Amino acid sequence: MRGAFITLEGTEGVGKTTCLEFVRDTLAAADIPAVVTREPGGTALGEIIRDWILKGNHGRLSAETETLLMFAARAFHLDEVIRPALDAGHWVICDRFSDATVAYQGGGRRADKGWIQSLRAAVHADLEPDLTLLLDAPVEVGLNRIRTREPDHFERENRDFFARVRAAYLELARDEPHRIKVIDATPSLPEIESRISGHMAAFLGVFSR
Ligand code: Z5A
Repeated sequence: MRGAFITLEGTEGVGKTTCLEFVRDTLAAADIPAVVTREPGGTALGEIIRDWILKGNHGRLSAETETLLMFAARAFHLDEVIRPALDAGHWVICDRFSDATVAYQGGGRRADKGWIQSLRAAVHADLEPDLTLLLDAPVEVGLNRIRTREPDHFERENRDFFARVRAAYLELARDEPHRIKVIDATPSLPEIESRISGHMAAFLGVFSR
């Protein structure tokens, strides 16, 4: 049986990376080791693309080019890391995946969402996440949490950009409520972890049967 594919999503600073550790620990406590990876990234090529995009020294980078770079990194990541791990029965936890492209390049940058979904189908029609934890908070909450660090290519965007990203994520969640679980990311970390635990327990009950 193939392993489960879990993704974490959300706008800047909502706590994905922090909560990913908690998801990994929850699985480990259930005796389920997991491969942890991220996008863009997760492979040598993906990390080069990530570094190049996030540094932001690229002059004019169109929404379409940004989208294609995300999917190029993703296609390689799927071939090299995600599919082999799942096929070997391992679980995979990925910090962002294709929902991020719909939200950032489709919502934030206003690239055509139909085109993005067609790329999604071309690259991984056979595989979607089994569970997506979408950490959601008002834009100001996330931006406030990361205000002391040097902003990258995306973090230099304005509030309206992140409001469109958030709206696109919430639209995806409305369309796919069984896969995408929205978690209010504004309370304290223990409270958020308790909500994640609830979703994980329900998911483990269904996926492991
Ligand atoms: N991107 C894209 O455009 N298209 C795509 O297809 C993909 C990605 C895949 C890199 O992603 C960028 O790539 C991303 C979108 C774009 N945009 N940017 N920038 P990333 O995931 O590596 O980068 P990120 O979203 O900026 O990560 P982040 O800012 O580190 O956010 P986070 O992982 O959600 O937050 P965190 O690091 O866990 O927490 C941030 C801080 O808040 C930290 O100090 C925590 O201790 C604190 N924190 C966390 N939770 C709480 C609570 N509950 N209360 C108080 N403080 C908290």
